[in-house]
Amino acid sequence: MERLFATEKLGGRALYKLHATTLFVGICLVLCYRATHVPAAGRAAWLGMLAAELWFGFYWVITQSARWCPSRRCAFKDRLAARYGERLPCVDIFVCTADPQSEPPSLVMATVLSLMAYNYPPEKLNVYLSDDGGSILTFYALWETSAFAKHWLPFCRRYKIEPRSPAAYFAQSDKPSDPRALEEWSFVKGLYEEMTERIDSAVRSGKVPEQIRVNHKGFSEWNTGANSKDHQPIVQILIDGKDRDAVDNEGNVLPTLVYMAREKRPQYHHNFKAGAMNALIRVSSVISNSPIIMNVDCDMYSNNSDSIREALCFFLDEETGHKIAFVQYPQNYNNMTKNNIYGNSLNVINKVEMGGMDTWGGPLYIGTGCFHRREALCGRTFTKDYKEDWDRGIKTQQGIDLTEEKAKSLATCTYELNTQWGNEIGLKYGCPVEDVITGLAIHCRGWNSVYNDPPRAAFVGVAPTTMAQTILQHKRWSEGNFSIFLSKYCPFLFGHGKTRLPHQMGYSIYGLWAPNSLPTLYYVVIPSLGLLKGTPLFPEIMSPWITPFIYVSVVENIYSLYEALTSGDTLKGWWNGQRMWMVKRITSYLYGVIDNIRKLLGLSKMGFVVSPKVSDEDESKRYEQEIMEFGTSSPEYVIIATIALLNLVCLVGGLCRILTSGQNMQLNGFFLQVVLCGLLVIINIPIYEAMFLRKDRGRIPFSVTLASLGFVMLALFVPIF
Ligand SMILES: *[C@@H]1O[C@H](CO)[C@@H](O)[C@H](O)[C@H]1NC(C)=O
Ligand SMILES: CC(=O)N[C@H]1CO[C@H](CO)[C@@H](O)[C@@H]1O
Repeated sequence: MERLFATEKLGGRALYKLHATTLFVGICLVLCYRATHVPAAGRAAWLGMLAAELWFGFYWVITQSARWCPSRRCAFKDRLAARYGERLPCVDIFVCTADPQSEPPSLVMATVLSLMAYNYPPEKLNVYLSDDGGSILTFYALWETSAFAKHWLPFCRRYKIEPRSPAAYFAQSDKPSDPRALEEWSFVKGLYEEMTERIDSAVRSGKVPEQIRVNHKGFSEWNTGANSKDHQPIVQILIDGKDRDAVDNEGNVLPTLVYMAREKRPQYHHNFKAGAMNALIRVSSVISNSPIIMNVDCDMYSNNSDSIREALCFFLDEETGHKIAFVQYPQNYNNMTKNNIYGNSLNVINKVEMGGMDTWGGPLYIGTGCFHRREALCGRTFTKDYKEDWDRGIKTQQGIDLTEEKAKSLATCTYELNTQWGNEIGLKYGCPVEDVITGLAIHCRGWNSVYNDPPRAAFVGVAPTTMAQTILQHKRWSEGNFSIFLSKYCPFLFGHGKTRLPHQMGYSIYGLWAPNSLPTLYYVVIPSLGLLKGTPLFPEIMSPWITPFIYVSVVENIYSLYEALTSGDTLKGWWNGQRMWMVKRITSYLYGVIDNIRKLLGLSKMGFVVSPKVSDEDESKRYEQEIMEFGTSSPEYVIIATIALLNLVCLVGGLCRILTSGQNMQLNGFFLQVVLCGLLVIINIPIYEAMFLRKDRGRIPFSVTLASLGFVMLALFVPIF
């Protein structure tokens, strides 16, 4: 029988392996030199270099797992259509939102509409919105959406429009030329804009129009003064797809649409997004109970209405479909600037590393753009004889009120007490990257996952657009992944015997992001100080030992440039990425390490910060012009500014010392340190500009510059060597 999907191994592997082998030899030679040439003077600094290089070498080996033999998948929708027609399984779609201020409801609703408008039998589609803010504003927005959907869905179907998020569609599309089509286009656009305006003005005033409040039963849930931290469970089925009267304006069935705000009480821990997902799994089990669960972030709209069918090609494949627990799509962004100023494109992760992990058992679950097999998500262990019942799902309902009451009882604070929820069942609790640890557990129960990265992005979201947001996001990721590595879920221990070694290494690429901070910090400080103070830390220019140092750094950087260019970055984007690579390591990842140590010592508890998805006009303008945004004084910026200044001072001071000493010997001994320090100065040019030249509000505040000057002085006068 013809397969529903194909797996293709990437070419050029022999060349890659040759390249990697020579690099490995180079790294060994570097380490060998370090270990055998320890000088009498500056011994400690030298051993520190050895330690840093040992770490970099080790981490490089870890990253090879994702590059050794990557594969790519390709789904055949037409074969699926030929074999199954419309006899397809039911699908539940989960969207989580947390706060109407940082995640504007009108943005969330565009996402919800894009999901409701999937090219999929509507009676088999169920969309759930979890609102952890428990906000009447979000409920109101969803209520408006349920009405607008009656116009939007038939419009999408008739004109086969893409993408099906109205916000994205109307922003991108040109007016149709046909007058009849234009009339309808303008009508729907008008409806959409009016609705958005009503939602936005409700959010601005914080109030829902009284008229609507009194006329519709759902709003009465907020009559008791519910607030975001203290309220009863709320489940409202806004559109009941099994109800014959729930039709769009052409008489077609609509997908089911459900609003859920699980119960919140101050005395119960709510476990952040993982808690919301688990409540959704239970609530959906009494409303639709579909075998497939799709999960997407509230700011990621569907950019391809055929994605569900594509994902099903993997699950329904006769040969290997039964082994697949989830199908992960990459995280793509639509508001990237050309040169990727904050290094947020994730291109290399999306195009290289995830495909690399797919060979060994599957990509990580990254919390958005993912299709799950419900049974696997709910804790089932893979067995060969397990047969999925694709026809499962709730066909008839016992009345909407009864169903809502039953669903509410599953979304209470106490429901999970003394159960396996958050442990063996559903998403795991207690980790800031609940998605990754849950995916790991699924892999360890014997399942595979699949990475599908079609040429046209299936989901498109919003990337961080300021330095602060970027640092925060990476802090959460690095801290969370490192905490998994330090816990009993460490991929090497937990995965031992259950997944393959390269797969464990693949997980560790992210697990070990955070500890990269310390050797990086060492490498951007100590050789520069050594240059200033006259302590050589690399082989002389005439020594044969300099060859491996140059070979490793040049080849590794050329390769990373090649990877970036072939993944869709520009040359300047790569360069910006290198800067952000350093910045993230000395701030986000450092914080990730510190917070994990504090947690191990019992000094702090886990927190979860929702990254804001809005920024003011001034900031947006600078973002579009690719000017780095600082603005506030924060300790992270002091670190960044200190490192930049320190290297400038060391380069100038070091060069002066060498030139005035009049000995050729001097330059010979410090060649690599001059190069390293010089590169650090060049890459930090935008930081100097932000400190000394820029006048806009996004510059580095004077207080930060002053503090970093203080730290540089301190570093210069501490006798390190
Ligand atoms: C989204 O889909 C459109 C086609 O509708 C495509 O042109 C565009 O490139 C996609 N967006 C991304 C980010 O890939
Ligand atoms: C939230 C945000 O900043 N969105 C922006 C993403 O980028 C596009 C295009 O540059 C802007 O139009 C959005 O406002």
